[in-house]
Amino acid sequence: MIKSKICEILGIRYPLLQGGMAWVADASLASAVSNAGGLGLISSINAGTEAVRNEIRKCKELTDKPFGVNIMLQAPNAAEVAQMVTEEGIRILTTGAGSPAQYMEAWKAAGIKVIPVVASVALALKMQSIGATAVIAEGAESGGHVGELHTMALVPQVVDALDIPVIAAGGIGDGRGVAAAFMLGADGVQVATRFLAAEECTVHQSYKEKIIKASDISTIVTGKTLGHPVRSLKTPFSNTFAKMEADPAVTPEEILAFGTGALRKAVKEGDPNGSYMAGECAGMVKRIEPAKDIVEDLIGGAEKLLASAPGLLA
Ligand code: TUI
Repeated sequence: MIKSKICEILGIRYPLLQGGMAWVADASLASAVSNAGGLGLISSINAGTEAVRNEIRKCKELTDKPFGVNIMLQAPNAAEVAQMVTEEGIRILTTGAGSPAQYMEAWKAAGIKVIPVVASVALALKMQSIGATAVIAEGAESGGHVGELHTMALVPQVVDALDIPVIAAGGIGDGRGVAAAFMLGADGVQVATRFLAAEECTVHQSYKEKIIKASDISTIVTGKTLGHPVRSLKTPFSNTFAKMEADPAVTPEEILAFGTGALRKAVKEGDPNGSYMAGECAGMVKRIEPAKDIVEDLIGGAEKLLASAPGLLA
């Protein structure tokens, strides 16, 4: 069985974290992943801080296993959520889209294990120096907000620079990706896109259908000109967004206004004009299935591959 330091540190069976997908990662998905032996995460980007508090309370009812909260640091309510999670007794946090430095002291004092998402060695080193428990090195194959480097090059460089455990993310959609992450030196993996097709994932049915229909070339990164690159499925929305970015007559304010609320519209309403954030491995997602089956396929697939690896040696 695959075991690593991260299992002991977080009190989980498998070294597998579920990505804290904005608007998506709620108590239903997080508890299903935690019950299956991974670490479920609840997103702080939802219908406000009190809604997130409710999801945390629901999740406590649905699982007795560890789960965490993801704090998107650029969210307008980030400071509020940062405080609320201490009130709710959350033990594990992941953070994204920035540096959580300003909150670390309070979180550490509350005994919270903090696992920031990093997209570079420099930020990874800074996170280690301010007391992160581990980092998630997230390559640009990921869905949503992305950095510059990709998983294959990012993970080993972060592993070499740090003494704390590194969790690999970005482009991991089946057991092959999980096994590869361990070969890159990671202590665990974070998977998100595959869980969009979990039965317990509450996204609109048409979001799930779009993920299942996706091919290898179905995603696009937009938002670079705004300093906030985002990977999502190619849709009329993302095509228009890309065209607006390429048109010098369109202002950044107009583009931002066009994008506002687009993720919520996709997740909650299945609106064809919404933003369907997804990673490059959307093309590998073939069916809707229980989160438990996804976890077992990811971990079981990796175990088989790792057990047969000596056969590669002459
Ligand atoms: O945060 C994510 N992925 C996300 S957040 C999100 S919410 C959203 N909603 C509407 C429009 C756009 C986004 C969707 N997906 N992943 C974690 C992540 N963090 N990826 C990359 C980074 C990152 C990048 C640069 C972290 C830190 C960083 O450093 C900047 C700094 O401040 O030093």
